[in-house]
Amino acid sequence: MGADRHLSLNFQWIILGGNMKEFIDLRSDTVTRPTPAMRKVMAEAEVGDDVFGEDPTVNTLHEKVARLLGKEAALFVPSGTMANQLSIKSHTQPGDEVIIESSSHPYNFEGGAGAALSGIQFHCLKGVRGILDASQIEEAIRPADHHFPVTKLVCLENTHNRGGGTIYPLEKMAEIYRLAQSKGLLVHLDGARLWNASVAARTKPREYAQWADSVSVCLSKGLGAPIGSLVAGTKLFIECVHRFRKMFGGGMRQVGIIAAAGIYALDYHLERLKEDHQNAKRLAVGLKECKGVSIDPKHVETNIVIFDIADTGMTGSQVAEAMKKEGVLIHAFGKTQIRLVTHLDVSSEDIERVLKVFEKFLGRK
Ligand code: TLP
Repeated sequence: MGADRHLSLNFQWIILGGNMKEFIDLRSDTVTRPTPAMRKVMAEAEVGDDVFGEDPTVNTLHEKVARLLGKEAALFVPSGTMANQLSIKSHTQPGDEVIIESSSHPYNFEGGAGAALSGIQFHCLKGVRGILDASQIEEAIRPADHHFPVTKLVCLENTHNRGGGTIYPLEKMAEIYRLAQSKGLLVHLDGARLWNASVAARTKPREYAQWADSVSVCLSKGLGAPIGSLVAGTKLFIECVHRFRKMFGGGMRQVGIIAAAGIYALDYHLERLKEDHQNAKRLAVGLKECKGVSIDPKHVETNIVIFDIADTGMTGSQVAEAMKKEGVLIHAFGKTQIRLVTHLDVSSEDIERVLKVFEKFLGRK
């Protein structure tokens, strides 16, 4: 694994001003490249036509992920967005209302798909770093009156991306699920980074998944596979998702080539997520010492670091531009917020280098 990592392209070469420059890319954990060992299993994967259900590697991945999540069945889909949207489509009817946290991924970053593809409306609730309370949800459920939309589904996100990689506490998920069941609602979990939550909280993925009717998980984020997500749930639900996957154009053919990367990632890249979490924590602790940075390292629970730089007098994009000149890619959002995401292709030495660049640019407190 160590040697394998050394061989991998753990930095990006990007042409900048005519020069090849080595970048440390902290914009997202989606930027990882498949390692040589992963490419080898991809090249050697047994394949078949998955639209006929005949790709043995995809079928193995389905079984593996269903087992990990403690669900009856799972289905491979191209992206986390499609996994979430197929779940929403399968659980709802047009006009239904879906309760969701206001900074969640399905509501903000999926191109308005909930409205466009399922005809639902979102009912947004503000969480604490993305985490909702059962009591907030209870209040938001519409009364049974023909004036109101029908509340059908609750969507949760674990870890919560815009919340700063926050882990949904298991008891909170349990409480929300019990409430949903008592009110006849369904629960979908956007678990794009459920693996991170699981490793950081030493809680099995299925322990989280038991508190949701459907779960989407991604292989292409922290786990380092190039493509792919899965939806898991009951057999009946997955049959419905399968039909809509065809309708949405997500049926793929000899896709075992990609599924093999996912199987490899689950076998070899899961436990190492704790290195990403340590790196994120180190970043937060170092950044706290930089002038104008507002961050509480104890809020950094997994691989996402979000901080505010309003007191530097600069905007996030100005800081991002300056960091890029020093070979560090970061993601600015809002006017004064910055997100850094640690991953497989960023080492602890890279993190020290990034901190030096921030210190040089912003100065120490
Ligand atoms: N998130 C991406 C961007 O879209 C913002 C990122 O860089 O973090 N759920 C969650 C919680 C996500 O963070 C993402 C991707 C998705 C779903 C969508 O996954 P993809 O990109 O595979 O459609």
